[in-house]
Amino acid sequence: MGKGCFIVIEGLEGAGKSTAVATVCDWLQQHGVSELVRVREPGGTPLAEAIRALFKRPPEGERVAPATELLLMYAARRQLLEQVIWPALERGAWVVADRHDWSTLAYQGGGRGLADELILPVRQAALGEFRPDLTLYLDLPADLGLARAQGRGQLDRIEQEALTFFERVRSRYQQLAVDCPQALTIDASQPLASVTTALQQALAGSWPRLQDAVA
Ligand code: Z5A
Repeated sequence: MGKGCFIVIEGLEGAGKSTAVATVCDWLQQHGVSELVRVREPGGTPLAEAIRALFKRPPEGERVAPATELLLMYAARRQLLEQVIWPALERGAWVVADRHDWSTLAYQGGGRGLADELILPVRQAALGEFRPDLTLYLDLPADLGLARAQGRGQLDRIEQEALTFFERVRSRYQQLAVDCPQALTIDASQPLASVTTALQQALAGSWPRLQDAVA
């Protein structure tokens, strides 16, 4: 897709994804990337942000079915791809995303327990063969991520799930990272300064391959 490069940050809540997006963007700018687009999922267009709001705060008293979560996430993702990500890549911009496809595989697949037989056709319809050029997976124990998220105040609908839910999410993430040659795992339980250094090293190591991808 296009001439730009697509980098995704993935991980549990509290892994430090927002901080990592800033670190990655700073590094890319210092290495001559002139147009950077930051996105977050779900969200990033008015429609996708409306889906995000519904997903996080559904109408009072209505339980969101796991399959509905799946469909909402891929609807928001497709809209973001069509409106923002694909046009940006087409004009040669680099796109850095806070969450993408693995979040659905990990949360709705691993966490909610939806079967691949349900997920993969929806994924195929929404994404086709489109995949990130680089995924940086921030790995940390679920209880540490939750403790960090709790430190920020009120928990959202997903953050109120049991610890075992997040352990299943982490386990699926770890498997995805092992299976994907375009992914690197960063130990996000380290102090912030060490995570930042690890991210910069990961980018430096991937830089020749990413430049080949856009050449
Ligand atoms: N979701 C889904 O189920 N399926 C999908 O397909 C998609 C999403 C795309 C999005 O919520 C929710 O949607 C999410 C998954 C679900 N649900 N949950 N839970 P969000 O975007 O609002 O939340 P988030 O993605 O989980 O972001 P977050 O909680 O803000 O996590 P973060 O960005 O990784 O963390 P942070 O804000 O950078 O850091 C959190 C705190 O930890 C903050 O105070 C930091 O200063 C601190 N921190 C970060 N790193 C460190 C280190 N290394 N040491 C110490 N303290 C640290």
